[in-house]
Amino acid sequence: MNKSISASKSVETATEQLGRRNFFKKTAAYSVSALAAASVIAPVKVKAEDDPAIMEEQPWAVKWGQPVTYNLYGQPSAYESNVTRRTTELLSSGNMRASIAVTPLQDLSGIITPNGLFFNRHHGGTPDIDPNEHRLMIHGLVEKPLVLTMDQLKRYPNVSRIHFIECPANGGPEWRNPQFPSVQFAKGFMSCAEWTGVYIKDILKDLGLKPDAKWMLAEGGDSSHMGRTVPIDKVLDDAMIVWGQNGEALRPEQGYPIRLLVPGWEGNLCVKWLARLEFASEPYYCKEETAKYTALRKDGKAIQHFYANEVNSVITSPCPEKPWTDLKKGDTVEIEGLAWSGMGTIEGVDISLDGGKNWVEASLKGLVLNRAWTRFSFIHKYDGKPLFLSSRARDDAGYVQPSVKQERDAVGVEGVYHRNGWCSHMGN
Ligand SMILES: Nc1nc2c(c(=O)[nH]1)N[C@H]1C(S)=C(S)[C@@H](COP(=O)(O)O)O[C@H]1N2
Ligand SMILES: [Mo]
Repeated sequence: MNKSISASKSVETATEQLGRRNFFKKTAAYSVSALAAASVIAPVKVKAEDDPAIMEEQPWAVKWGQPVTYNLYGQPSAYESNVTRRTTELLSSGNMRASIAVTPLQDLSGIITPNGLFFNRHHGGTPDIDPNEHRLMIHGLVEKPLVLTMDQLKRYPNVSRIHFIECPANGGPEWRNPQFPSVQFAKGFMSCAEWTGVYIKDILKDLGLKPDAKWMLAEGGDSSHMGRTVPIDKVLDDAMIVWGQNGEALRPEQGYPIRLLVPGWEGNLCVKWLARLEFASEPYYCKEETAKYTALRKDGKAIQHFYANEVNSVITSPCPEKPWTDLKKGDTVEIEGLAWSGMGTIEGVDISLDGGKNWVEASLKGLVLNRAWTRFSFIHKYDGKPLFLSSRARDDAGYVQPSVKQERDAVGVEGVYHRNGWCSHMGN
């Protein structure tokens, strides 16, 4: 390691550097905890003189860095290379073209999922679509059916909205028991982004919806041609066709050049690579799909089909990927997580430290938005006892997360979809 100050450095920088060294010499055994007595930083004793990271020039500080022409489309630091989507054959029967890669919730901050980490679920692989050759056909029960190029579509005045997309199978593998020592696999079938596009109700002002139109079929232009029907009330409320994802074009995995966004409802309705919208008086009927998306109750009767993802929450710190291994009695720690509801806005989140016996109110931090992830936080002074953490969210539609036990009693354990019960990290 080259520890000398390089010749290219200005005199000022060299002087500052000396001043910094002297400061640390004077304060000798400097302790972070002493400076941050009232904060939540776990105490770390640092003797500055013995720490080369403080006292010596690092190799990156004594030579030129990369020019602006390097990496013209930016990438995360190489030191973050383990922060990726992940998948397992257990979720796909081995066919990675009809599979899912899940979001690393444990590595995210705030409520926005970076585009490269947005979960990715498809049934026929990610197509490589030339936007100049892609068309959107809108027809059926409209006065003026039409076909739009991408340029024509983007002439509609656009809106940007922050919403999560959640596969209704999120958490589904754990109906019976915990399966994954991983928050990424247990709850990462979802992500949240800022989407830009146009409300379908605004396009319909031009096209003229006929009064007997009760359903909208959306069909994808990928090899799976995935089709889903959406009730007209939801279409006219907040359904969008989007082309922007966190400030740039949709990623190919998210449906480039356009996808349907049905805020808060089952992710499968958000048809990617959107090619066709057809308005009809009857729902597009496919027996197999209807059966697939209907959960059975204990008595064997089917639960009626439902669309919205119910109020839910997950603790992301601590988590199996990032456990608190060096926690000591008296340490102050921040318990953090995400809450969301497909029916409205998160009103509050309770935390239990003892597996659901007692509850305390967490605080909501940052933006609290309709049908978006909401980050919650609870500052805890650790008392040395084992922590059995649970979170329980409630929304402004009046729903409170049930316990896993309540949910199992109502639905049984054979479900796959819409699992939103809370449990402690011990899985009960
Ligand atoms: N055309 C098309 N759209 C699709 C799918 C698909 O396979 N093809 N998968 C759906 C499913 S099941 C989900 S959960 C969401 C996932 O969106 P994402 O991959 O952007 O996370 O897309 C939906 N839209
Ligand atoms: Mo899904």
